[in-house]
Amino acid sequence: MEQSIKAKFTGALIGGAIGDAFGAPMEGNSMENIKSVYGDALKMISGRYTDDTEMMIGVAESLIENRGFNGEDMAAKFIRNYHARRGYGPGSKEALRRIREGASWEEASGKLFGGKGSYGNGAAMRIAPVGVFYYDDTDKLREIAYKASHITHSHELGKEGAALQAFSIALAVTGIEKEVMLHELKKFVRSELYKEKIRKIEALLAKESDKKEIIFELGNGEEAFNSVPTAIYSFLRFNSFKDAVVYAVSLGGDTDTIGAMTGAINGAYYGEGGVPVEWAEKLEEGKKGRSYIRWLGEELYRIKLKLMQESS
Ligand code: AR6
Ligand code: MG
Repeated sequence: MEQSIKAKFTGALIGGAIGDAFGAPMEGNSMENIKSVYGDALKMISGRYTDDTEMMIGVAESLIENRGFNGEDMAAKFIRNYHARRGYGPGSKEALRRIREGASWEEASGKLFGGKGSYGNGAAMRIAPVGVFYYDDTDKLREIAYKASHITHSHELGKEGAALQAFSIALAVTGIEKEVMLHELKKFVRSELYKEKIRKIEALLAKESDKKEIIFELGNGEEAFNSVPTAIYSFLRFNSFKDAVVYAVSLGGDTDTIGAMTGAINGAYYGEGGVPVEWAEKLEEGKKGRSYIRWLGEELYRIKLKLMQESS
């Protein structure tokens, strides 16, 4: 595994955190609102990340400590890192509350939304560490993405969205050509809803599409199926981290999460070197700030390398 892969691991994590912080101040605004208030040249206003990154940190910490997946521990990491002011989704908040009060990580999420479970994007927004750590093993990646999602999101569409986001990150780590990527994504997805979304991404990329059309066809909401495809589209359409993230956030809606997911795929593709320095410097520092997030990426890489050496 070459050295450049390490920059892709750290790029995915730092890139996700930056996309999250970049989009956070605009969360819940419409595309029109963002344009009239901030104009076209969006800037990083605050470096403060949200629940997306706080949970992504928990995923990384748990994978590192256990050299792989451990559901009970990952749930404990979510609970330990939890700060209500980071803005958690109601479903995730409730699942974590149940676990804190004694429910097992396997059962807590199943009771949400009338027993259907959540299909929110809260599992996909935090999945970057799974995407990089299992980038070379698609079956394992799917299995772990599903399990890591299940802690808070038991609905199939929530899990599939997280797996699709993780797989996009994995493909980005391998440096696959963008045209080939769509083909691989098509083969990967299982549910008809996501298959249809991938077909739409392809059709929208093939022509001049305006923002309204992207929002209508792909979505900008809190549901995994209305945001993961939008992040993938934003990545595929542009040739730089900056352009992709600015575009994704300019669509409005769930801007922090669509920003986080777009940032993670782009960071995995271009590596940490592709992340604008002025944005990276603005990302919050402190106990679990940018230096710590970079270190988590480095640790994931170090352990991955070791596991690969041990198994060869
Ligand atoms: N039926 C109806 N609506 C649903 C269902 C369902 N089965 N599942 C989800 N929703 P949630 P998250 C809707 O609460 O995914 C934060 O700001 C419902 O409106 O599980 O962890 C994050 O930063 C629900 O409230 O939260 C993300 O941006 C919403 O989807 C965002 O919230 C989100 O599902 C999602 O976080
Ligand atoms: Mg958030």
